[in-house]
Amino acid sequence: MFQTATNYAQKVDYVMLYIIGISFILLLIITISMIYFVIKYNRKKHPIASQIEGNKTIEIIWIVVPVVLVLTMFFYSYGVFKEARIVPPGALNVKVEAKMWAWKFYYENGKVTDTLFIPAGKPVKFTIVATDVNHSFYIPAFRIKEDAVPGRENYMVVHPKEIGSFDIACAEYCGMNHSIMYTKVYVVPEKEFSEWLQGKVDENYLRRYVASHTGGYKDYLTGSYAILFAKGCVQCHNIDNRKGIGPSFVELQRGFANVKINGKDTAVVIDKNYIRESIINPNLHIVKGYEKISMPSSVNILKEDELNYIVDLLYSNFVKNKQ
Ligand code: HEC
Ligand SMILES: [Cu+2]
Repeated sequence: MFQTATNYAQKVDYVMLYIIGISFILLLIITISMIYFVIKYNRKKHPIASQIEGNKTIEIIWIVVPVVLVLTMFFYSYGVFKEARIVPPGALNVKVEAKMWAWKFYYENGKVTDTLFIPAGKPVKFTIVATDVNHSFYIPAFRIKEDAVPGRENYMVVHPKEIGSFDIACAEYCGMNHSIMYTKVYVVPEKEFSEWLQGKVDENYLRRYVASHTGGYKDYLTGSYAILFAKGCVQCHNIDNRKGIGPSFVELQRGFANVKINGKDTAVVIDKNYIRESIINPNLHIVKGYEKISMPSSVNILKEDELNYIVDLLYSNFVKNKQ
């Protein structure tokens, strides 16, 4: 129902459910007995009130029962809260800086970004600071919210488990543009994350990775598009309909390709053969509007059966899906 992108998000929801559940039952009991007493001890039926001196049993019950209930709420939620507070060894450190009206993220190796990138399956410790006024670092899908206060360092630990992009909001009114103080967190596999951290791929690669990949980490390794990731095709071709260095694979559904062959504009039918030629002999026909950057590595990196698989994959998933 709600996105739960950390390993304790679900537990936080259960705590909420527990507390709301108990509150709701108490609300029912109290409301029903109130109505019952209003009717039963109506002034018309009992014109003269009788005095009650007290009742030890009832007093003990209404002290002990709420105390026990509140204590179960406390210990139940404390058990979950601890997970966001105990920093496991080997956690990745990211400094979160809030200021009017933007976020900045500082990584251990000195990288700085406006959008947050973190690896899935690894604990991350956010050190949260503010440079001007009070803000609050809020990621609903992670179920974390922690104030960013000038002159003070707060922290929060998350264990992201799901590949995806999620909203980051400021949850503390901080002036004029508080309402647009949004950014995103991209959770990517550890491999992609460290490649990015080392400068081998750029932010857009991670964004594309997440955009074209919705099924979670497992799908990345086993899903049908995995090979396009493994062979690096997605560095230039998106699986959704955004343009990259090359045309998005979705564009294959146009059926015909306007290409230049030997410098002459020609329209050719997009069939398996066209796809195969585009991959193994990219300079044969250049798609109009794109550079003649060939895909130099394709021939070397694809074995014959991989090539066949990719041709079938692109043909059946994209070309036939004519809208
Ligand atoms: C370095 C960037 C780059 C990489 C990596 C790359 N391509 Fe391309 N690709 C392009 C460009 C640019 C074009 C368009 C120009 C052309 O036709 O040569 C293109 C064209 C294509 C086309 C024709 C698209 C159309 O809409 O007509 C196909 C199919 C294709 N590539 C498949 C692949 C596959 C499969 C891989 C991975 C094995 C791959 N590409 C890797 C840059 C790349
Ligand atoms: Cu703010």
